[in-house]
Amino acid sequence: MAKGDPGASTRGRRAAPRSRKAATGDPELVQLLTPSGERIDSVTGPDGVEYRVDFTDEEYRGLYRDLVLVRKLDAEATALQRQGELGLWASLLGQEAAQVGSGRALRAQDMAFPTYREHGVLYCRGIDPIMPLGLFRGVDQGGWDPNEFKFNMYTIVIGAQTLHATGYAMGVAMDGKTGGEDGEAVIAYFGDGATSQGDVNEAFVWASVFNAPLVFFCQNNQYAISEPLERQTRVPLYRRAAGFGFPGVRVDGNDVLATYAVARHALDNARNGQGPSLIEAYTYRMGAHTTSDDPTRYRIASEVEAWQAKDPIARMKAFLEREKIADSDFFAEVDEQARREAIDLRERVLAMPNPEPVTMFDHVYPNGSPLLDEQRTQFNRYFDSFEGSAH
Ligand SMILES: Cc1ncc(C[n+]2csc(CCOP(=O)(O)OP(=O)(O)O)c2C)c(N)n1
Ligand SMILES: [Mg+2]
Repeated sequence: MAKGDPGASTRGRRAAPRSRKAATGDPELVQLLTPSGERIDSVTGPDGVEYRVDFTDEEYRGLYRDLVLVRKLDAEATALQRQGELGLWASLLGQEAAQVGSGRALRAQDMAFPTYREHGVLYCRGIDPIMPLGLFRGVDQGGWDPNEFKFNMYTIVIGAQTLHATGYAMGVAMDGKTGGEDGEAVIAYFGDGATSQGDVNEAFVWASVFNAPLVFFCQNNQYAISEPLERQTRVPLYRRAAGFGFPGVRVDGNDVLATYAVARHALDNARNGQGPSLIEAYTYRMGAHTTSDDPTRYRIASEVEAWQAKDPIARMKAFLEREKIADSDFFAEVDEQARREAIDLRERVLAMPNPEPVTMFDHVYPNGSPLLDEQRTQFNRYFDSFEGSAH
């Protein structure tokens, strides 16, 4: 998407589409774009807030481009893993709208704390998409600077990053960086399974009582590896927020417009000093949990097909076509860009140098430590013992 402040622009706006209520028939779900690509002008969420977006045509096209690019790069990463070039890959397939919508809703000064699946948010933060591939290839620890890009390192320990985000957000508030339009907000990503972790519930408590400027963004993709949602909760996840004392809302996570609107509202509330909130982005993991997983062992094909009909990219394309915001030349050009970027990604992955094994000690602490120095010496001795052998 073009740089700037999407959604807040007044340039070249389209006539507002018809207003609708509860198009999904689900009063709990905020939706602004139906699966068939029909726009809903505004919708009132379960939190009583009226949500809407007001993008220019260029911005709509930009969102579509983001969705297609992140899907293509993700597919390329999956293929690279299948060909033995990555050790593992956690695909975002199906979750592109949840990630692009929330990623584009972030303002430059906002800080994000991801899990291991937020390649779409990473892309929106302006980080080279090659970065997580180095991590999953095992040649680096994730090479981006969290402070420069305002996007923390990937976190594999389920839910841990919600505590990191809470502490960071409390620090933002203590530094006096909230309370106005240019205030800072923090967003923490996690999954439906993570909501059962102690860490996440502790983060909810701390963020609430310290009024931290934090958005808890749960991508409910219906599974925690093989465990379905009904093994995590008996109530809709967003409603848990009430018990912790902050607002919660469920958004159609396959709708990039609604996700943007809901995330932007929650982030702006946080930056304005109104404390935390929980967003449950209701979506579906279309692929495997990771490339080590076989989802056919625990879910049926008809369920996947039902979600296929709610695809986030297909509905955006249908909308752009219906409203004549984009033509076939545009779609072909986006596909061509995605193809080129995927090839570039592949070539750069194959060219990644293998690090010397001993470099794994280099970035544990900024200035090293005596214990680490000892381990490095031991490791070198062990490694040298193979010299001349076939290993
Ligand atoms: C503390 C901890 N426990 C268990 C695991 C193993 N594990 C990796 S992913 C995962 C499921 C996470 O599910 P969810 O939070 O829904 O996120 P998703 O992968 O669906 O995006 C588990 C249990 C882990 N990484 N960390
Ligand atoms: Mg999940």
